[in-house]
Formats: sequence, structure tokens, C-alpha cells
Amino acid sequence: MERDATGDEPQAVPDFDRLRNDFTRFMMGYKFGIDELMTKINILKEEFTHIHRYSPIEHVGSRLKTPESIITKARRKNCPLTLDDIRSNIVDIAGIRITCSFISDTYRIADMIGSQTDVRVLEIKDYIATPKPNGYKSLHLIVEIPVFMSDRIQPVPVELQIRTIAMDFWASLEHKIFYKYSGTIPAPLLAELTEAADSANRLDVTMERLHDEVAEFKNDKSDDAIHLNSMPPLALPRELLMAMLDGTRSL
Ligand code: 0O2
Repeated sequence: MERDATGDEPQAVPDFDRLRNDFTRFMMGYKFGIDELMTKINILKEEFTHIHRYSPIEHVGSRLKTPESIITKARRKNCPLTLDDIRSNIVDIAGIRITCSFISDTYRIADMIGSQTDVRVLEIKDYIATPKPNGYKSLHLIVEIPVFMSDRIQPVPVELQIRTIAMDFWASLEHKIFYKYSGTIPAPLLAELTEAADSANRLDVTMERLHDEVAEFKNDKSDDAIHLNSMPPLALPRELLMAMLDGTRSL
């Protein structure tokens, strides 16, 4: 081995291009995982909007953890900073948040997504049934979804946070306050936040009860089986219409 002017062996020059490509490929898998799952969620949302009286999904958002935030979390978990270690230890690099109208909807949506045959549920954390001590409520699922790449199928974990509008309102404000105080919220403020979480929960419970009462009232009044009111009218070809009316002709 040749030595440099100092007499030391030269250091291997890191292959920056290769490292950058590996990292881009790594992050891309998570982005595609989000895309796949967002398609599933948007299909559910659209189907509900057209077929049923209302959609349990109010809003859907997604985020990819920033490289800085991945490193911070890896350090917090004592995870070595290699892509393989990060892949197996940090499962919320891809995240999707679904906001629902009512508490029961959060479980309903979780079941609908979790029971799809290509989705594997790796973990469930039910902070609705068991809130965090500060009052945080949300249903968290880590699901794994296959992403079909040009040369391989990559299973990608995605964190799904499903919560009501009231839970989301609370969590957004708490998140801001948490960062404002660098993670150490003064005790009186923390107590008020926890009290606000209780109020948010009471609102959720009342709204769900009212919704159920109205739904029961509507069921008494109406015998519609399917509600396609919001679906844009489709042109029904005459031949198809005749066949449907007739019932005996084949299409
Ligand atoms: P960000 O910026 O949202 O990505 P684990 O992964 O199991 O080792 P972790 O990450 O604490 O541990 O898991 P957990 O408890 O399921 O929390 C994951 C995410 O839930 C957090 O992500 C937050 O988004 C949200 N969350 C959890 N607890 C709270 C809370 O008390 N208040 C608020 N506002 N959000 C919370 P990140 O990575 O912390 O941040």
C-alpha cells in the first residue's frame, strides 16, 4: 500500500454519490408506501361520500420524517446510524393522519384498512382507550404495505394516526406548546391542557350520541337502502336501462 507524505496509509475516499443514491432510494420507499396507503384511504373516502350518508373520514394528511428528525429519533432509541438499523428500528418514517368525525369511526376506519389483504398490521397503540397521562388520545397503527419497485417488492411500514377532530385540535395545540417550552411544559399549563383533553372527550361523546339519535330518527323516516344523492349523475345507456328494467335480457 502506498503511503502519503505523512507516511500514513491514505483514507478510503467515501463514495458520496453511492451513499446519496442509497439514501434517496431508502426515503423513496417510504414515500411510495404513503402513496399506496393514501390511494386506499382516498378510495374509502370517495366510496363513502357517494354511497353512504356521510364519510367517516373528514381529512387525511401525510408526512415523511425529515432526515434530521430520523437522526434525532435514532439517537433517542440508541439505534446505530445505518440504513438497515434505522429501517428495522424506526417505523414511523412514513406517517398518515386521518381525522374522523366520531370516535366509533376511528375504529371502523382502522378495521377497514387493517383487514385489506395486502396490508399487514404490525402494531396497534390505542391511546383512545388508554390516553397518555397528558390527555393525548389517538389510535396508532403501524401497518406494512408492499411497494412494487422495478426490481423488487419492498414491504414498507407506515404509521397511521387516526383520531377525531376534537382529539386532533387538542394534539395540534399541545404539540405547539410542547415545542415552545422545549418539552418541559409548566405544571399549571399542563394541568389545563389535561383538563382541555377531558373537555374534548366530553364533546366527542356528546356529538356521537347526538349523531346516533339523528341517525335513528332518519332510519325511521326513510327506507332508502342506498344513498347516491351526491354522486354526479351518470349517463345510463338505453340498452342497459332496458335490460335492467326487464331483468330477463342478458347484458
Ligand atoms: P412527529 O413530529 O409527529 O413525527 P416509539 O416509536 O414506539 O418508540 P413514539 O414515537 O413516542 O415511540 O411512539 P408513539 O407514542 O406512538 O408516538 C408517535 C407519534 O404520536 C409522535 O410522533 C406524535 O406525532 C404523536 N404523539 C405521541 N404522543 C403525543 C403527545 O403527547 N402529544 C402530541 N401532540 N402528539 C403525540 P413524534 O415522532 O414524536 O413526532
